[in-house]
Amino acid sequence: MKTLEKLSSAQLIEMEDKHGAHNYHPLPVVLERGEGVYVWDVEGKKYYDFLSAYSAVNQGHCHPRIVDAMVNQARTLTLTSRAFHNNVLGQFEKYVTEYFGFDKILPMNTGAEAVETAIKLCRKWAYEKNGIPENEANIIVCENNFHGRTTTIISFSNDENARKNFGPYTPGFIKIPYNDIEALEKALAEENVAGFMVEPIQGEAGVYVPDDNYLSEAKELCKASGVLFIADEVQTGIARTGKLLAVDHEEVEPDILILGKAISGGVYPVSAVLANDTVMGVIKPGQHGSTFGGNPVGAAVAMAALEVVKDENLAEKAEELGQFFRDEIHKLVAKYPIVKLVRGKGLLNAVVINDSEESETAWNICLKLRDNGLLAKPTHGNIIRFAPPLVMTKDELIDCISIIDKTLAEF
Ligand code: IF1
Repeated sequence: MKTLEKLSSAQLIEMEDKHGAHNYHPLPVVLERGEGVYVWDVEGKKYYDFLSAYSAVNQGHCHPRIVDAMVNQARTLTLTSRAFHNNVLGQFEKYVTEYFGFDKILPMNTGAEAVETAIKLCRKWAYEKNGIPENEANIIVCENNFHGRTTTIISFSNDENARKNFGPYTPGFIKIPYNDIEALEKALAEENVAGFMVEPIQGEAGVYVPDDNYLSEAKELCKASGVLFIADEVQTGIARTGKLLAVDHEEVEPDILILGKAISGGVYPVSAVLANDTVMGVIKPGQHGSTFGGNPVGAAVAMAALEVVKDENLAEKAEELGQFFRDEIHKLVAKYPIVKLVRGKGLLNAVVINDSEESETAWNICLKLRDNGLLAKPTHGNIIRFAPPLVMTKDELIDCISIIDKTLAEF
């Protein structure tokens, strides 16, 4: 393999700028190694990772069991396509459906692909099982949603940055305010509603945790209206919020469950849609798929990643450490006027900075956090998301909180 040159951060940033599309604005830090809750930049400086690749690395960077699963499978059989069977897919499908309690799984690769799969599944079920006239299905979604970047998904986004000049847009979506049961009730009365797709906590919007019972009441309303309840747990799933799934806090069973990111521990792209036979049965051979969907390497990685979640009690850890984190950050809210509030569930938290969305303050705080050895990045404007890997120890978390404290003191 072409050996990597030993280049400086500046050289590498310049190389990306010259040769790569400018579709991101990363924090100026160039990482070259990760282990557990730590990452190192090319100059050898060590950081706590407080973003976890947007909750894909819940199990910590380069978890040995997950990497071993990948390497072993990669040396044996990487990809057969679905034109043939292989010895891993069925065992993966059995393991994951029993793990989450559904009849069937449809494996894909990225979160957006799984969301697209859920949309297609919901529509097809509505036409073939629920009497909605073909091409008339509506799916209810929430304002300020984030479900991915494909053309259909951004069609129902209200983030101008994510959708402007990518039209024409896909029809068939009804937008309602998040965390508003009356708005959902009203929308369910509209005609040809097939499903309601929702993030149990709105991540990108700024870690908005809905009122208690919002999800359970929404599920009940959908059930009463014969509408599918679709939970997008790409970011909130896999123990991140203190339960295996965020919907577990209210014991809600989605009709369609969407998983991604940490289902593979951030080692390999794996996503999936889970549903029971009454819904998944509408997909017949040749009607949906993907070259890499359910491939042996992804399947082996995902099984190891899910085992780690159970064996290392990551949901319980996220619950306990998350509560401790919010309690400690609450003290900083009282201490520093620059911080307005902290909110979240488990180890998916965010701090709202006391400045306008347009201000650079949150960004500048993240630059200082970087200098002090902790990596985080603002989401919308003045909100900083704090989401460390769930394998963090309490002592490491205490160290991170003192870095946040020290940094805020400089503002
Ligand atoms: C970016 C954050 C954004 C997601 C939910 C589906 C997907 C995501 C709830 C699509 C992806 C990622 C995408 C990444 C930044 C990150 C993110 F909220 F997690 F921070 F953008 F909102 N459903 N979220 O959060 O999954 O196709 O990316 O595998 O696009 O910048 P994907």
